Parts: sequence; C-alpha cells; structure tokens
Amino acid sequence: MTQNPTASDDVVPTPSSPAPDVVRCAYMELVVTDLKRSRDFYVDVLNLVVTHEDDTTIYLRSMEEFIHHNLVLRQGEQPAVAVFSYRVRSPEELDKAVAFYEELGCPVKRSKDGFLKGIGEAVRVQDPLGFPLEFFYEVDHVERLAWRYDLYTPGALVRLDHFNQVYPDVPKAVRHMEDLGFRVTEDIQDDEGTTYAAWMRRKPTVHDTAMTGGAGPRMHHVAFATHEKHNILAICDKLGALRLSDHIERGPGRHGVSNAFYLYLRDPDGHRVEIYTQDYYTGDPDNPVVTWDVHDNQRRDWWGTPVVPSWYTEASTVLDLEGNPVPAQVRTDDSEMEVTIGADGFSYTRKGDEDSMPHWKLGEYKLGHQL
Ligand code: XXG
Ligand code: FE2
Ligand code: CA
Repeated sequence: MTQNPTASDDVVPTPSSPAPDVVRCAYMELVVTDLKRSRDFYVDVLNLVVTHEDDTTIYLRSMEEFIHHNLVLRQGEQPAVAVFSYRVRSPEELDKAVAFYEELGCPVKRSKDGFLKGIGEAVRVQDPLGFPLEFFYEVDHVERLAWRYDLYTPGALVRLDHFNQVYPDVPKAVRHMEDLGFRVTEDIQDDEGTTYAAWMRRKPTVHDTAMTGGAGPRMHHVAFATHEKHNILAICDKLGALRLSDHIERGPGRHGVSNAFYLYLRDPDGHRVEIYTQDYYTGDPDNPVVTWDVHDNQRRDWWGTPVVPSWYTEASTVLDLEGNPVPAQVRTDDSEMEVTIGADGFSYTRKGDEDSMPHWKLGEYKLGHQL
C-alpha cells in the first residue's frame, strides 16, 4: 500500500462537460478463482438465476431483473472486481461519459458491441479515484421472473440494490460523485468534521453506491434486495442447515443508516455480499440528508450489535481497464473502528451519557478488536 498524500486538500476538478445521466447501479463483474465453487454459492445457495454460462463466465440475475444480468462471475487467478456498471438514460449519454472522463484525463475505452454478453455499446473508464466503472444503455431483455412464484425460494433475491466502495478520502470521493450527478442521502461524521462514510443515490432509494473510509480504491460489498426480513432469516437458516454458517460475517440486523434490515455474507473468494431490505424513498428534491455521529452506537446497527473488525478492514481489490490490480492508498484520517472500539475509542447508546456502555458490551468490543 502507498501513502495517501493529504486527505483534505486533494480535490478532483469539476469537468465543464456535463455528466452522463445515470439511472441506477446495474451489475458488478467479479473475478473468482474457482468458478464451480462460486456457482455453488450464488446459484445453489443464494438462488440467483443463470441467464447464460460457459466455461469461464456465469451471467446471473435476481428474480425481478429484466436486463440480461446483474452479477457476472468470471474465472481468474486472483479475486477482484473488474467493473461497477451503471445503466444510463439513453444511448447519447455514452458520448457524455467519454467527454466527462477524458476531460479528467482518465483511461477510457468504448466498445460498439459491449464488453460482455447481453450488453450493447458501453464505455468503461478508470475514474479519478481509481475505480473501474462502466456505462451502458443498450441491453438484452430477458424474462422478468417476478410472477414466477413456482420458482421463488424462501430467501429469494429480487433486485440489485447498491455497491459499496472503500476509499481513503471520503469527502474527495463524495465531491467527485456529486459531479457525476449523485446526491448524498446519509453520512457518518464526528464533531471535528471528519467524514467516515457517505451514501449516495441516483435511483430514489438510500443509495446506488456508498463510500466507506479505508484503504482504497477497493470494493466493500455488492448488495441484493429481498422483499421481506423473513427472506433474510431464511438465508441464515439455509446456511446453517448446509453447515455453511461461516459465510455469515455480520448480522442479521437492522441498520441505523438507511433503516434497512441486513445480512453480510462472504463468498468463497471473500467478496462481500449484502442482503438488504426495506430502506426508504428518497426521490424528492429536498430529501433531507441524515447525518450520524460516529460515536452513536446505533448508527451501523440499530440494536447496538458490535460490528466485527473484518467488516471495517477487509475488502476486494479492484482492477484497472487492462485487468491489473489497482494499488490501495491507506487512509490518513481517523479510522472509524479505532475511534469507536477499544481503549482509545468510545461509543454511546444515549448521548450525554457516554459512559453508558455496559461493561460486558465493552468487553465484547475489546475482544473483537484483538481477534
Ligand atoms: O447499505 C448499507 C451499508 O453501507 O452496507 C451499511 C447501509 C447501512 C450501513 S451501516 O452499517 O452504516 O448501518
Ligand atoms: Fe450496503
Ligand atoms: Ca424501512
């Protein structure tokens, strides 16, 4: 890892070219090291639907998706993320994407036939933060399985909900994503003005992507939505029944941020997948931003359940447009884990009563910290 020069005075310039009109996060392309094992996890355990597969690549979708895929698994040597892909509002938006990123001096590739099966003309860039992004409009439509209750399983995944990215300088990343047309819905800060994480949207939910402070650029997780909380519990029960409970990293629980019910899993390569349900509508132009205090012990879990250290520290490598790993820069601002867990940090349940954390819960934090 290289050292991040200065976290705060480093700003990505705002391009004079208009940003492409992004509709929503559409799919992620994951590099996996054992395609068969990953297929077992995503198809046999999580019941994603196979749109197409060959010896090297599996194209998957959730039950309510009508575009060709919302997750791609590609066989490779090292686990990584090849692309975070966004759908744009019209084919013309691709010209805007090219101009926007070329003005920023970013690597840009455009393909008339698309980079992957099922996707038409597309633009891929390595954005100024180092993340590989794709923009496309044209896409094959496939059967939307929303009415196929004969195929539904108790833990059915219905939509791709969001991405989550790790980056050392969250304000820099947020400012750049705002230039791309994203709006902040929630964030986590402290009284000194340090930002630890931020959630940003294009579609009218809490987010299409979020920035989590940490060594990056890396991919924190990809999240699929279920209809109901009980679907998430069914996934936990199934993992237990299959003696695969070690794939559960955090949860189930209720988030403070986003108000959603959640579960985090790790796939066979360690890629983190969140199962998520019931956040709220954010589409009004004056949707209020919710800012959480980093010391509020209910911000990341509404029930105050401690966040496991791996959730803060581990994330997936991202690739540049040539397929090479992008080196991660360390965060120089305070780390959220350090300011909230253990001897130097603190969390409160009731503000003004900062010593209120019961001793057994503090013990749990410290134990977690040492692991
Ligand atoms: O989607 C999310 C998350 O980014 O995965 C994490 C919503 C909320 C949270 S948090 O852990 O901050 O409650
Ligand atoms: Fe998430
Ligand atoms: Ca809710």
